[in-house]
Order: sequence, then structure tokens, then C-alpha cells
Amino acid sequence: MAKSAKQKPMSLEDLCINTVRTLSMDAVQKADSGHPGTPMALAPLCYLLWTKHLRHNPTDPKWFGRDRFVLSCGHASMLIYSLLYLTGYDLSLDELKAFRQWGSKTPGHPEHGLTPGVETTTGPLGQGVGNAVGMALAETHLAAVFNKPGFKLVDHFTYFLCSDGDLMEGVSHEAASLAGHLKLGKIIGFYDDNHITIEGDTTLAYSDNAAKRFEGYGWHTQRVADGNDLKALDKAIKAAQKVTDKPSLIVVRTHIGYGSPNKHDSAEAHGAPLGVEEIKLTKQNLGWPSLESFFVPEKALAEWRKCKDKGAKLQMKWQLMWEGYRNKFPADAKEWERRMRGDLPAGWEASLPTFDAKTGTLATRDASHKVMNAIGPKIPELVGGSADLAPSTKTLMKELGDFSADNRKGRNLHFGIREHGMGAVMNGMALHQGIIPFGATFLIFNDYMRPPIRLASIMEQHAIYVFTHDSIGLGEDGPTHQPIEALSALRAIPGLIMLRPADSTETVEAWRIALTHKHGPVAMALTRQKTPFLDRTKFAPASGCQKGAYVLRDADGGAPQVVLMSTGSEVGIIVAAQEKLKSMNIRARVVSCPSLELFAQQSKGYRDEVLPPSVPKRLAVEAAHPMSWYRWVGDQGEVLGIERFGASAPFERIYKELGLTPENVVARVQALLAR
Ligand SMILES: Cc1ncc(C[n+]2csc(CCOP(=O)(O)OP(=O)(O)O)c2C)c(N)n1
Repeated sequence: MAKSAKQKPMSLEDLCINTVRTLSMDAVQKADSGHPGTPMALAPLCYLLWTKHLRHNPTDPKWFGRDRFVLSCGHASMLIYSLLYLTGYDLSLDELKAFRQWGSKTPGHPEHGLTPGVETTTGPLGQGVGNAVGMALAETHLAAVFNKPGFKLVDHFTYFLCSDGDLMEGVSHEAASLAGHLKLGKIIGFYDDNHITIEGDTTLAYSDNAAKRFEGYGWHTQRVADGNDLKALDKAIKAAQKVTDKPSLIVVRTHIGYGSPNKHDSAEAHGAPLGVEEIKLTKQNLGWPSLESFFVPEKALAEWRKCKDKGAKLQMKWQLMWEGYRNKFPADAKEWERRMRGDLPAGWEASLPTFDAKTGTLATRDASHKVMNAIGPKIPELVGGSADLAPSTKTLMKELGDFSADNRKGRNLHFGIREHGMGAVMNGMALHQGIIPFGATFLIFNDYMRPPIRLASIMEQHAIYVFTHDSIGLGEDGPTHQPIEALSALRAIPGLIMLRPADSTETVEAWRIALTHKHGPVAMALTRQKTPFLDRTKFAPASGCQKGAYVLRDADGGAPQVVLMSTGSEVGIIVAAQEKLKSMNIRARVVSCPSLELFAQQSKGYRDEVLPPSVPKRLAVEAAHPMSWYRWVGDQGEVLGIERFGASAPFERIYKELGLTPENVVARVQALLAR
């Protein structure tokens, strides 16, 4: 540590760098919580990156041509807030003073959509690395689709900053491995190698050679021995920018809490205020001109704010290029604008297939396959794939090519067996704009990617999850593969729309919803086994799916005595039960509920129409944990679900053993009515 810094007159560079350090210390102290040490360590790197390399325009944080910057170690949020304020984004010093307070734009961890300039929400460690890979993947694909000789409409770097925790988490390994394989050469990552985590020195739990590991993944790696050495950092960044056939990782040795006489290099500097006295000592040690909190030297601010002019010029240059593009390639330009707006192509719905009794008796995964292959060619922004299960999830878009290092235009991604990475990469793709990502796996493995699903929902990103093999109906693979709690657990994520279509026609509707629901993620649960085709001349139209639940077939001959409700493959069971009940003169209404979330959003009037308060005897039937149904069946209703793990056997036998049969539904209804 440069303890002698106070003896030397402070250079403008140091003044700028130390402004980040002091703002971070002061904000954490004022909030009485937060993470000061890492911003203090990374201030030089970020000064260099943000003022000399990052192509960004603080006045227009959404300028498409900008480089992307991801702070994967989101706990170091005061770093990015300082940078945003100093370079001139719409984030005032008062917001920094309100760090971590109710209603501020400076929450504990950076939140996309709340703070201008924050590209992605980070905090759960490792996710940001995956997001960066997704952004770079999207960049590469869009560049291949839209760029023309002399017109690089899409051409930016994706920088990320990660910490020990980011690299210990498995999700970053998955994403880095995929990025290396795909040769995503415009990613430049910095690993903050500070040897400190919360519990103490990294030697407690970590002895990886991160650079070698990334080399093994196919990355270009470099080391910078001193995080304060701007020349060495600059050289490394320039070298990384030149390597375009491999992603780059720069391992930077830094010292957490740099400048603090007593907390430098200690875990204490990680996640707690330094303390008033220590801040004073640190400011003195750094040779800081004032002991006043949140003091920003004018000279430093003016220097940082040069980013505004520089950014405006960069954007103007890009804009000129864009105008040339628009003149020369009007059709491509129009298509580009459409994709940037997030509008679907005109008339896309005409390509949606229709099914009849002959073509429609399908597993919903097979119906989904038909839908995807019909709409895929019409919706070029639909890009995605599976975690090595495409033959089972049926998500391959046959004519549209595989995305690879050699074919950047390919629309099918092969995520490999990396569900967690898949989810994080999808978030990056969605955040980048211009792409609607989809990812597929078995429903049971949603658990492997729950963190990014949750983040997609927090960020309201349009990502589509295709989850097949959605119940005990998958049969022989047994309890390890049969989801029980998955539907309720996914339904518990605020904002996520969960869809479980009952037949091929509802599957078409599910895709219609998935593509048009732009603000937030959508998940589909699809069957492995066939579902009966519901002949819409006899049943209500599947457009009812738009409202989440609808009366599929009402009771004949008077008001219903009981309402049967269900989703997916169990709708066929309640339809069969309805017929049996009819022969017993019991009037049952059948309600199909493909999305409980969409149903919850309807007016009370509509909900009461479907589930009349005058019919309190209700039975919900789903081959899953009953938890998400109690609200809908009410006090006098019941749920026929599953509260144990499944079993390995042909699926018909499992359904029978667990009581998911029309006969058992009839028995439960009789008992319900007798009560
Ligand atoms: C997935 C996840 N697990 C745990 C945490 C809690 N957490 C926050 S920071 C941190 C580790 C801190 O070490 P490091 O990543 O080296 O950050 P630094 O100390 O350098 O700031 C942990 C465990 C988290 N944010 N995300």
C-alpha cells in the first residue's frame, strides 16, 4: 500500500481514483451498511476503464452502440454508483447520500431498470458473468445478421468485473466454459484477485488457479500484478481487445480496503462501514484534501465528466453510420428498428398451426415443437435452445441452423448440460435487446436454474422457459425426474407467468402468450405423454387461455353443483370424470386453468364467473403438490394432488396408484357433496 501517498502532491488521476474510494467509504458509513473495501480496491481499474476504454454515453444510457459493463460482484454497488454519478449519468450526489434507503436509486445491490446505466441486476454471485456471456452472444449473433460491409451496426465489447465469490460459484464456470467453446472474443472480464472473502483469506476455501482454469476453457488470460498500475492495466486491456477469437480474462491482484491503514487487506473491509475514525485515517493516508463527507473535488469531477462529451461524440458517430445504413439498406434498417422496439413481425400469428382430432392428439411437448417450427422462421428474434435435451424437449427449430463459432447466424443454441448457465446467459441475451431467448430442459431441472429465473422476473425480462416432462406422467425415469413441488415453487416467483396447457390447441395459445407477454419471463410446463385432443366444437375455445382459466365445458341441465379445475395432462381426467358424474346426475363444471397467475390478474367479475361464489364445492386436480391451489378451491373445496415423491413405472400405473384417475375424482366429488 502506498502509505507515502500523502507526501506526494496528488495527481489528477489519483484525485479521480480517490474520489471513488472516498464516496464509497462515505456512503457505506452513512447507510451504516454496505461494502466499501472492493470499490476502494477497484477504483483505479474502473477509472481507467470508464474514462479511457468503455464506449458509453452517460446522457443516453440506452444508446445501442455502447459497450456493456457488468458488475458481477454486485455487493460492490457503491463502485458503480460512484462511476455513474461521476461520469454524469442521471444519478445525483444526493442519491449516493441515500445509498440503501427506501425509494433511492442506489439500492444495496445494483438493479437494472431502477438506476440509469445499470445493465443488469447483480448480487447473487456468479450471475453477472453469465449475463455478460449472454450479452456477448447476442452481440455476435446480431452482428452476423445485421452488419454490412462498412456498416458495423452491432460492434461492442462486453466488460465484466468479478470477484472471488463470482468465480467460486458454479454458474460462472458454466457460462465461461460455454463462452470459451463459442469463442466469444469480445468479452473482457476482470477478476478482482484480492484474496479476501467474508470469512477471511481465500486460502480457507479456494486454491484454484483461476487463470489456468479459464485457459482450460479456451480463454485468453493475462495477469496484472498491481491493481494500482494503470499502465499495466491499460496494456492488458488493449491486448485483450485485440484478441477477438477468444474471450479474455484479466486477473488483477488488488487489495481490499486499499488506503485504509488498519483495514486494508482484511475481511473487515468487505462488508461493513470502516468507521468514522478509520475513514478519517484513510483520507489522511490517501492525502485527501478534505475530511468532509461526500467531498468531490471540482477538478476530479470535471475530469470524470469529460465522459459526457466523449460519449456524445461516440454516439453521434454511430448515429451517422446508422443513418447511412438506413439509406443504403432500408429493409434491414426497418427490421432492425422493429427488433429494437420489441414488436413482433406483422402477421406472425398467421403462421401458428391449428390442430384437429387427427393431428392434435399429441404430447404437449410435440405440439410445442410444431408451433416452434411454424413460427421460428417468421420470428427471427426467437433464439435459444436446450441444455442437451432438445430431442426430448422438442425445441430444435429444424431449418434454422446451429449457433456456433463458425455460424453466428444460427438460431439454435446448444447450451450443453449447464442449466444454471443457460438461465444466466438467457438473461444477458434478453437484456441486450433484439432477441427473445428461450431455454429448455426437463421441468425437474428448473431447480438448477432457479436463481436466474428469479432474476429475470425481478428485471422483467422477456425470457421463455420450455420445461417438458412435467409430472409423474414422464413415467419410468422415476422420482428423481418427476417434479412434485416444481409447479407450486415456480408459481411462487412473483411476476413469472407459468403456463401448463392441456392439449395441442392450448399449447398454441401458450406460445401466443409467451411471445406477447414482453415484460417478464414465461415458463411452460409440457408433457412427455400424449394428452387427449379437446375438440373445440364441443369445448370452449382455447382463447380462454389468455385469461388464465376458463370454463372448458359447463354442466348440462342447470347450475353446477361442483367445479372441477385442473391444468395440463389432468384436464383430460376431469373431463372424463365430468361425463361419469353426468351419468350419475351430478352436475360438474370443468375449468381449464393453464395459468393461475394470469387468472389472478383478471377482474373479480370474471373470476366469479368462472368460479362462482355460489358453488363453493370445488375440486382441483393436478399431478403436483397442492400448495398453489388452496386459494382457488376455497374453504369448502379440496385438492387432489401429490404430497409424496413419484415412482418408476409406466405412467398409467403411477397415476392409478396415486389416485389421479377419473374414478377417484368421482369418489372425491361424491364425498365433497355429501359433506
Ligand atoms: C450466490 C451468493 N452467495 C452468497 C452471497 C453473499 N456474499 C456476498 S459477497 C460474498 C463473498 C465476498 O467475497 P468476494 O467475492 O471475494 O468479494 P470481495 O470480498 O472481494 O468484495 C458473499 C459470500 C451472495 N451475494 N451470492
